[in-house]
Amino acid sequence: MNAPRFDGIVVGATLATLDAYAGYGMVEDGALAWKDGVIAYAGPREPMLESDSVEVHRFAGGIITPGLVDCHTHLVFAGDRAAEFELRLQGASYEEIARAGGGILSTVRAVRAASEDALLAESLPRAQALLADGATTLEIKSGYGLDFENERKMLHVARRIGESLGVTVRTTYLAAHALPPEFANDPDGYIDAAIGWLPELHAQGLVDAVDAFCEGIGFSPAQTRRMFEAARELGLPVKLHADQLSDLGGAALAAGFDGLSADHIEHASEDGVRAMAERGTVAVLLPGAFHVLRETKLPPLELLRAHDVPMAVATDCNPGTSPLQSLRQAMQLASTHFRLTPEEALRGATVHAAQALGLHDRGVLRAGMRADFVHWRIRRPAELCYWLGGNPADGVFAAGERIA
Ligand code: DI6
Ligand code: FE
Repeated sequence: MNAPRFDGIVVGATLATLDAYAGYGMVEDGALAWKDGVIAYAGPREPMLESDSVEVHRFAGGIITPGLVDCHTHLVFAGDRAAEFELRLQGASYEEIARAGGGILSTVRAVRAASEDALLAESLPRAQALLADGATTLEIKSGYGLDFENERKMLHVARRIGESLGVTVRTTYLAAHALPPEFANDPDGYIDAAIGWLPELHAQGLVDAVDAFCEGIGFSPAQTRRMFEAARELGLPVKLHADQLSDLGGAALAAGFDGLSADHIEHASEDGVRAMAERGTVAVLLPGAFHVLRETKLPPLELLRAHDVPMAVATDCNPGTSPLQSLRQAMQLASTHFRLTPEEALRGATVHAAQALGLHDRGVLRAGMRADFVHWRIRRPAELCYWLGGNPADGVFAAGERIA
C-alpha cells in the first residue's frame, strides 16, 4: 500500500477560502487536507480523500477561514498604563502625557527594569490570547528599549514567543519610537545611535523589518528617511507609523521606500494614497487605537478603495493606545468605526495582513499555501465582525498543528 497522501484532513465545515479577488470563496461541505504543514487540497469533500489521510478531524458545521495574521503589534512590554488611561478619561491628551515624560517612556522604564525572562512571562499571555482568538502569525515590534541591550532583549523575547507557541513571529525594529532620556534634546544623535545598533541586531537574526514613529511627538520625516536608508542598505523592508495624529507626508514617505505598509494613516492625503497604490504599499488600519483615543478623523477609506490600495486590519496591541488582545475584536471595530464590510475586514486580517509582512505563502486556503486555518463556531463569516467578546474559535491550526 502507498503511504497516505495527507498528514491530516478536516471535513464537516464550510470553507471561506478567500481564494479569489472578491467574495469569500465559500465551499459548502468542504475538505481541507495538508502534508508537511502545507495545504495539499482545499475544495469540495470527496469520500476518498479521507481514506488517504493519517488523521481525520470531523466538525459538525461551522466555517473554516485562513489563520488570522496580526501584522502590527507591540505586545512585548512590561507593566501597564491603566493610570494613564484614567488621566485621559479626566481630560489629559495622549500628546500631553507623552510630552510630560509619561506615555511610551513610562513603558520604556518598565521594560528596562525587567529581566528577559520576566519580559517573556508578561508578554506570552498576550500572544496566547491572540492565538486563542484565531491568530496564527504575529508581527511584534521593539521600541520600548531604546538602547542596544534593551532593544535586543525585546526582539529576542519576540523570537522566543514564536518558538514556544509554534507560530510565525515577524520582528520589526522600532527603535525610532520615542526619544530616550539619554538623548533628550538630541533626536538626530539618537537616530545615529539607533542606526548604529541595527547591523548587529540584524546579524543576530533578530530583525525582519524596520519601522519608525513619524509624528510631531515622534521623529521627523528627515529622521525617518535616514533610518529607512540604513534599512535599505541592509536589504531590510520598511513599514511606518504614518499620519496618525497629523499629516507629515508619512504615507508617501513609506511608499517611496517601497514600504510594505503605512500604518494608521488617519490623516494621509490623496497624494499619499496615490503613492501607496503605485508602490504596492498596504494600508494597515488600526481601529483599536482610534477607539481608545476616541479619535474622530477617519482614515481616507473612500480614497483607499478608489485607488485599490489593499487594506489590512491589526490590533496594534500596546499598553498606551490599544490594549487590545483580539484580532477578531479589531475586525469588529474596523466594521463599526471604519465601516469596513465584513469581507474587507476578513481579507484585512488574513491575505492583506500577510502582504503587509511580505508573506505570500498564507492568508488564503489554497493548495501550496501554509496549512494555517481556524475552525469557527459560526454560520456566516459576517459573525466574525458581529460578536463583541466571546470566542467562536473552535480550533486554531498553524502548519497543520493544532495550537489552540
Ligand atoms: N503608535 C502607536 O499606536 C503606538 N506607538 C506608536 O507609535 C503607541 C505606543 C504606546 O503608547 O505605548
Ligand atoms: Fe503601533
